[in-house]
Amino acid sequence: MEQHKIDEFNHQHIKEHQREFNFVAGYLSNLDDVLQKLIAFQIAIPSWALGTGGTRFGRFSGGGEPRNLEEKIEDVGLIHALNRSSNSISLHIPWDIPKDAAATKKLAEHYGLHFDAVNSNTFQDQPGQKLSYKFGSLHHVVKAVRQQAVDHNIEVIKYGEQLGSKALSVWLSDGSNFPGQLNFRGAFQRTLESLQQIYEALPKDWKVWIEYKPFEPNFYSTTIGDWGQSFLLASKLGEKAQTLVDLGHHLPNTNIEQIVSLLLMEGKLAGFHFNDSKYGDDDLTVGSINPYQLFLIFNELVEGMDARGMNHATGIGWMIDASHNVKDPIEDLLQSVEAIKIAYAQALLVDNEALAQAQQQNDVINAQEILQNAYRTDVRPLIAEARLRAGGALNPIAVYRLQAVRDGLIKKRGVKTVATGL
Ligand code: LRH
Ligand code: MN
Repeated sequence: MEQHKIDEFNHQHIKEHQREFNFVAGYLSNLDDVLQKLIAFQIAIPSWALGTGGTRFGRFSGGGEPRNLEEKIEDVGLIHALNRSSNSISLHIPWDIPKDAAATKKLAEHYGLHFDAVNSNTFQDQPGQKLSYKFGSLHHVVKAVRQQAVDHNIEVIKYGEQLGSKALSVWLSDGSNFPGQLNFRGAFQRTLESLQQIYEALPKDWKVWIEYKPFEPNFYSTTIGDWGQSFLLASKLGEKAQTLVDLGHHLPNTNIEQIVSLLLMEGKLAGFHFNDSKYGDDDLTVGSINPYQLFLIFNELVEGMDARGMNHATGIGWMIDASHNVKDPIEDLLQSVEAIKIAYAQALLVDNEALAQAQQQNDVINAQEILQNAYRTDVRPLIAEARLRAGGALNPIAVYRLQAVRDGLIKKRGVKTVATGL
C-alpha cells in the first residue's frame, strides 16, 4: 500500500476528522498521554487468520488469500500500513515453518514488522509423524508420545529464536470425551512434567504462555481447562511461565475481567487472544458481540497495569485470535484492531481516582456513572488522530476498499486458495 494513497485519503477527509477530534479532545485533561499511549499500543496478527477459516460444515474461501508465509507477512504489512497498530505477526508451527529464517526476518522488517510469540501444535498429527496425538500430547499416558510433543515444542523455540521471537505459546487440546477415560491427577502431573522439560529449554529472556480452554475438541474434560489450572501450572513452573487468556475460552457468563485482574495482580498474565463470541469458541470479530465486556476487561487492565507501574505497550502480549467464515479476513482484522483500541481508549478515560472514592463510599450509582461515562464517550476520533500522527489512514477499511486491494490480491493469487492453517 503506497503511502501517498493513504496521505491522499487523509487529505480529503482531514476537515471532517478535525471537527470530530476537536470535539472529544476538548473534554480531555490527559489528551497527549492518551494519544501517546494509543500510538504505542500495537496488536499482533495471527498468521492463521489471514485466510478464510471455516467450520466442520464447510469453508467458503473469498479468494486472493496468502498461499505461503511470505504472502502472510505481506498481508500483515498491508494491515500495519493502514492502521499503524499491527507491527508484529504470530506464527504457528508447522503451518508457518520458515524455509530461510534470515530472509523471512528481513522481509518482515521491510514491512516494519517483528515476530510475536510462536505457537506450537500438538493438536494435529502431521504427515509422517511417528506417534499419534489422538489421546493427547503432553499428558499422554505413553512416555514416547509425551517426549515427541516436548521435542516439537523445543523445535518451535528454535524457530522462534531465529526469528527474534521472545515467547512460546502453548495450547493443548489434551483432554477426554467420556467419564472414566482419564485420570485427571495423572494427566495434570504428566502435563506438568512435560512442561518442565520445555521450560528448561527456554532461553533466559523467553516466556512460555499457557493457554486454557474449557472444551473442543474434547467434550468431557480438557487438561488445561480454565484459568485456575493454567495458573497452577505456571506457578509450579516458575517466573517465565504465565497464563494466556483467549476471550472465547470461557463458559457462558464467566466474569473474564475478574480473572484478568487477579492474573495481573499475581504477575501471571501473559497476554490475550482477542476475539468475541456468543456461545462457544466462536472466534468472531473483536467487539462484535459484547463490546462492553471488552471495555470492562481493559478497565481492569489499565487500573492493574498502573498499579504495577507497567508499560501498557510492552508488559503484556496483545494479540488477536479469530477465524473468518463470511468476512474478508483483512477487513475483519482491521475491525478487530479498531475495537481493541476503542476499548483501551475508553479505559484510559476512566477517572480512576473518582472511581476508587465511589468504591470506598459504596456509592454504587456513581461508580457505574463514572465507568459508563468513559464507555459512552465516542473515542473513535482519538484513535483516528493517533493513526494519522503515526502515518496511517484516517479510515483503514475505506482506503482498503477504495484501492480495491482484495481484487488486486485475487488477480495476483487466484480465487481458489488452499487453507494454510486452521
Ligand atoms: C485454540 C486456539 C489456540 C490456537 C488455535 C489456532 O482454540 O485458540 O490459540 O492455537 O486456536
Ligand atoms: Mn487462542
